[in-house]
Amino acid sequence: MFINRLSVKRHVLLLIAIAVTSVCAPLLQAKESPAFDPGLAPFSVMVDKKPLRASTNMRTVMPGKTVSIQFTQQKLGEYSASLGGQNLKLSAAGHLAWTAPAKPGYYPIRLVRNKDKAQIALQMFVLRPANQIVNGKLNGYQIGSYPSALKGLETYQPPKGYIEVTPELENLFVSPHFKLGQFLCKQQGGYPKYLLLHTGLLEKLELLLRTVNAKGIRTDSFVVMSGYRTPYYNKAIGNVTNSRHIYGGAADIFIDVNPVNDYMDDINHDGAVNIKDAEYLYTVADKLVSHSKHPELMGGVGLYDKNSAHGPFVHVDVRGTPARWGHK
Ligand SMILES: [Ca+2]
Ligand SMILES: [Ca+2]
Repeated sequence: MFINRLSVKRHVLLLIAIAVTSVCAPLLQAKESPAFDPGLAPFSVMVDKKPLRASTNMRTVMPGKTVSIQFTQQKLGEYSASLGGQNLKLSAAGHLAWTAPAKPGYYPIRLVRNKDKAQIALQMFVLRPANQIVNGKLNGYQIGSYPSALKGLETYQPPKGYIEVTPELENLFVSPHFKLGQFLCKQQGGYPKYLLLHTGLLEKLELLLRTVNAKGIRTDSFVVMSGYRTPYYNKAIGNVTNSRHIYGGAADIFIDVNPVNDYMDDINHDGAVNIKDAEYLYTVADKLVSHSKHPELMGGVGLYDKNSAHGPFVHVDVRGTPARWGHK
């Protein structure tokens, strides 16, 4: 009798446990972050013969220059394009030649597949020409002066123009997981501010982000500790003259999700935050691109330990040739 009573009690407890679990399970699941969304382009478009790989992309153009936008594998009427809500006319072959206006700024071009409204955002910036720099300042913003091109290399040519950044544009996504403001120079100065941002750097950061998420590190972005640096600022912090940062092609990054404290996370799960966490990220970045698969994303990877000013971090850039430093 006693055993039977105990058995009934156990059954009741079990039923309560099942009921509690089934009620709470959705709540527990809701607390977990949703799966990583890589934000890949839903259809194929070329801009100046280069593919838009993501659902959100950035391109720059000098005033008055024409950009060629080509929908590939398209049937008549399958796609449409607009700028700030106004339709842009496509040719029968799905081509659009967009001539940049004289006024520098942000021009939101949207490319749409009509049947399901799938969209690609083309964040177009008309640059403010570098020839408007007076005494090292562009529209009041301190730029400094660029060194003559290293060994005459194309990737080290002084820039022809700059992206103009207003406070509203700082939060604008320029790729699926990175905002324009993340790459601004850390120097003092009011708006408008100016920066350079290499589209290849955004592609490389997105590729790195997809790769770390595939390895089980769940993060929706990197902290960009240092992105663009004006030559003025670069000189002030005593960096090398030809730093990739002054060309908008480099980012010093770390992962800061758990906890969010403006410091690298324990991404290798050894209970400490130190150089080993940056080493983990370095190793992933080191193997990220090969010349056969991503020639345009080739570049440097550097490892940095913490000091009194910052935590451990990794430098990545798209200089066009491989370079490695900091890792023993
Ligand atoms: Ca952290
Ligand atoms: Ca660690």
